[in-house]
Amino acid sequence: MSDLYCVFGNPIEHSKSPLIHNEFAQQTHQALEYTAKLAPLDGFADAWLAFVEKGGRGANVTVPFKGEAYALCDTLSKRAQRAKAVNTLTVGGNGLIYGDNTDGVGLIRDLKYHHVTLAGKRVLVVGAGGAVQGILEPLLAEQPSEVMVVNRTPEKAQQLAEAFADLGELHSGGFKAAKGPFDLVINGSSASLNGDLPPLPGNLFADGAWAYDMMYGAEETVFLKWAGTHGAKRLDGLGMLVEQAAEAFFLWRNVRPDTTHVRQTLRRMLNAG
Ligand code: SKM
Repeated sequence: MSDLYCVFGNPIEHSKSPLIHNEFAQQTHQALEYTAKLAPLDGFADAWLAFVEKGGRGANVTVPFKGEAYALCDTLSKRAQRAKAVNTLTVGGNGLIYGDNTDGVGLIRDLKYHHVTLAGKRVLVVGAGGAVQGILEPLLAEQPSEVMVVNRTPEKAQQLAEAFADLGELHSGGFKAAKGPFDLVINGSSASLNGDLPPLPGNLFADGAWAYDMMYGAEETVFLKWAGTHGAKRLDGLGMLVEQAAEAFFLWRNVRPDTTHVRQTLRRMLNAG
């Protein structure tokens, strides 16, 4: 019998995780089945327990349940503790629940895949919500010269900057406090979801700078379109999605899948609509 895995979210129909993990399984000859599960907004913990009772071995967790997933774990990785958010749950041999967060590693691996280096670079992070919480530790580990976090509510950015201040040169402020030039600007705000652009100053980008949107879609996001008009090179979050999945797959199966083919398949599917 195949081992059971799934992704929980609400909504969840859009999720590409089943496609990604089932391709990883085929490629690495692992007998597993990975599905998408819609959990009720007030019923994530029950949905997870029911899944474990049916033999579920692990799950990814997406919006809006990463905080609840964090709360139900028996043990946590260091990066999940820092992020206070869990996107990968594993049932241990002893029945204990282990929580990890693979989003930040996914981002860093995607940047490396595209030969974007961070050491000694100035990085601007836009947004201070759950998505950003998960990326700050791995980002700072790459030793950029500075990371600045800006947010509509500057106090939220400041709280984050304080929580991670021991890990590197970290500053915070409101959108207008972002003073370029930056070598990399990462959009982790949910503004793109509604087609809104965070009100950022126009002169943010250094020569040859990159703009990275943690979102992805069939069409380029408003943030990336805007970055393009300011001469930045652009990446969306599809590669990050694939890489965070590869890290979760490794945690569960102890095998590292090759991500190139699934990246290409997903991009083709997105472009085809
Ligand atoms: O962190 C990931 C999660 O593991 C899976 C996912 C999805 O299926 O759309 C998105 C991200 O939140």
